Amino acid sequence: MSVKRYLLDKIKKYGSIHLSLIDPEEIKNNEMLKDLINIVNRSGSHGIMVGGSTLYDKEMMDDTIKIIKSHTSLPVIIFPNDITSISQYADAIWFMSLLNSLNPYYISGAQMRAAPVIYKVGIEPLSLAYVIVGEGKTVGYMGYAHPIPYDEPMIVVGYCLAAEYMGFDFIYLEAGSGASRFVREDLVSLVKKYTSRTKLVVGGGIRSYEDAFRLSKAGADIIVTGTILEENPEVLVDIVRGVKDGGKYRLSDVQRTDR
Ligand code: 1GP
Repeated sequence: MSVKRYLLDKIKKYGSIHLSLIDPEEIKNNEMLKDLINIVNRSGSHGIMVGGSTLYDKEMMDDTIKIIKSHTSLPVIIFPNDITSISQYADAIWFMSLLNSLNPYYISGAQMRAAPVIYKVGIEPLSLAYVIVGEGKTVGYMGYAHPIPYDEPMIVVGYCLAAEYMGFDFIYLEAGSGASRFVREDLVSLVKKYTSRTKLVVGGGIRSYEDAFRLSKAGADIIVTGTILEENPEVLVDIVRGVKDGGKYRLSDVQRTDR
C-alpha cells in the first residue's frame, strides 16, 4: 500500500492521526534513537517523519533512517530541508513547496533538483504545500519565509485555498519547531471551512494532551510533534491520546451532521 493511501485510510478511520518527527541532528547516539523509536511504537503514533531545518549530512540521514526502519513497522517519511535530505531508505518524502517563501529556490527550485533524484531512488513523493505562520523559528529563517501573523487568518486561508486549487494533497501549517505558541485552533477550523479535499497537517509548539486534542478537534487531520520527543518523550503517549480523542470527536460530529 502506498504511504498516501495509508495516511488517508488512517485519517478516515481515526478522524485525526499523529506523526512523530525525529531530527537526526538532535540524536546523540544509537541507543537514544532506539529508545525514542520504542516510545513512538508504544505511543500509537501513526508514522515517523525524519528531518531537520539545518541538516546537511546525507550520511547522517541515511544512517538514522536505516536504524528507524529496522526497529519499527511504521512508515518513514522524509521531512526535507534541501536535496541532501533525500534517502533511498525511507518509504516516502514530503514533496513540499514553501508557498510563503521570498526565495524561489524553496518554492520550486529545490523541487526541480530533487524530482529526478526521487524518481531514481524510487521513494514515494507526497505533495505538500508548506505555509509558515507566527514565529517561524529556524525553519522560517532557513526557508526565507515571510511568516504570516497569527491575527491575519484570511492570508492563511488564501494560501491554503491556493494550495487546494493547485492540486496539493496536503497542506502543512507550521508554527516552527519549538514555537512558544502553536497554530491557533480557530485558524485550523477556518482553513477546514474553506478547503474540502486537501488534508491539513499542523505542527510546531504542540506540547500536551490538551494542545493536541484542541487542534485535532478543530480539524487538523495530522498533528506533528518533534521537540517533545527529545525533551519529554513520555508525554508523547498523552499527545497521541489527545489526537485520537479529538479525532473521535470529529468522527461523531460528522455522523451527527450526516443524520
Ligand atoms: C516542526 O512542526 C514540527 O517542523 C514540530 O514542531 O518540534 O515544536 O513539535 P515541534
